[in-house]
Amino acid sequence: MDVEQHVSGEGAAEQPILVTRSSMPPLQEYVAEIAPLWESHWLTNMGRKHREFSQMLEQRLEVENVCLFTNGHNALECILEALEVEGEVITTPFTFASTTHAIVRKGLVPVFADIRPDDFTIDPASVEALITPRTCAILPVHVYGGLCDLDALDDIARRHSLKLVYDAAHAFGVRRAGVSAAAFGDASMFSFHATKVFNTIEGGAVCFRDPSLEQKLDQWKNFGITGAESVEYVGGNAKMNEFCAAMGICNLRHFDEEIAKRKLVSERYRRNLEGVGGLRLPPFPADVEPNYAYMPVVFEDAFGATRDEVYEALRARGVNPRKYFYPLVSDYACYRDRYSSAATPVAQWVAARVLTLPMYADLSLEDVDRICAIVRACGNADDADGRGADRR
Ligand code: T4K
Repeated sequence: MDVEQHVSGEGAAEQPILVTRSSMPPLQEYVAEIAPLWESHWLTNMGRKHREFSQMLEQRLEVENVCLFTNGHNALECILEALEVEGEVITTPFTFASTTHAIVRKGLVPVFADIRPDDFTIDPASVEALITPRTCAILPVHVYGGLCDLDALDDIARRHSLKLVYDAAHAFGVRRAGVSAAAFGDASMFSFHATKVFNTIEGGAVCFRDPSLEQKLDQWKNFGITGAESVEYVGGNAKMNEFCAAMGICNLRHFDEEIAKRKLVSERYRRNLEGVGGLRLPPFPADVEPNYAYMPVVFEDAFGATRDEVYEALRARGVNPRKYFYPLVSDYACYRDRYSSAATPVAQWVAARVLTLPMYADLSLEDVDRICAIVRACGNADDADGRGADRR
């Protein structure tokens, strides 16, 4: 049985609370959006919804070049191919499988840099130490929507003439000092998967700086077809269909509301958990507009219970957090023969201690309080700030 459908244990909720829940537009709004497809019978291959959504995204993300894809992973593979890089790509092991798999599937060699302990993003000093004549690119991840050290990475990439491609799967809508996360580096990949802060059911996009990449990206996602009787390139098939584009159009209309609701959930978590001894929450830098994509918590030894003990306690009460990102990618069966997670000790430390708590727009504040009460009850240092249970 799927563990997420099975709820048991004392205090279990009627319905399990999962790590996230897809936001959906009102049904009638989506139906109205897709109704014209019954007239046109044009369902995919860069139709009207695809064009409309692409333009909306350019405005929303404040960039000039956006290319839509079936999903974020295909988008990442495609931009790596379009940039025509060869050799080693410095990246992070603290991420979802997709980041590393995209590098390997494009015939490139991942080299794992360590991460920073506070915000879990790649450590620029570790990146710089790993650069060799074989290095062709840096592929950092804006983990949980928290932005990397953009200036340091940009500086390293320029000084060493390396391509800089961000995995911005988690960072839709994030801005720094008023500038969209999509505007940094040579390119950024966004995921619009159902579990993301903004979704098109499945989907993704690449935002890129060099306009000459547009043609290559468009061709790659459509078999390399360049005309009715010409195929010039060994491309794949990664075109976003009209139903997904329509979902994106609808969800984009509600995106500000989505962020406002998530902000309330995030604030409630922070009120409940900030100051609890041995428990660490990532920072929100003053110049960053966050998107509240995930709710990561790190359990240090001083907390008095391990991450896994907290995980089990929550699950016993019908709450299903996730251990994003444990294990480290370098510990996956398909990579561990070639890599050692001991080479990235901070990432190893964080992966063993981090838990992502449920986070979605419609999560009730009462449920947040209940989740936090379970978490706090696991530890032995709940009253480090003297506020105890009086945190509402
Ligand atoms: N780079 C990074 C850093 C990423 O995190 C990802 C994807 C990518 C690249 C690749 O982007 P995409 O190619 O996916 O566009 C999920 C997602 O499938 C994946 O997109 C995401 N990262 C990853 C972090 O999480 P799972 O295997 O944990 O998903 P799953 O099916 O267990 O779902 C998690 C929870 O979401 C469920 O408990 C309930 C909720 N859910 C799930 C689905 C499928 C919904 O509410 N609705 C749904 O339709 O990977």
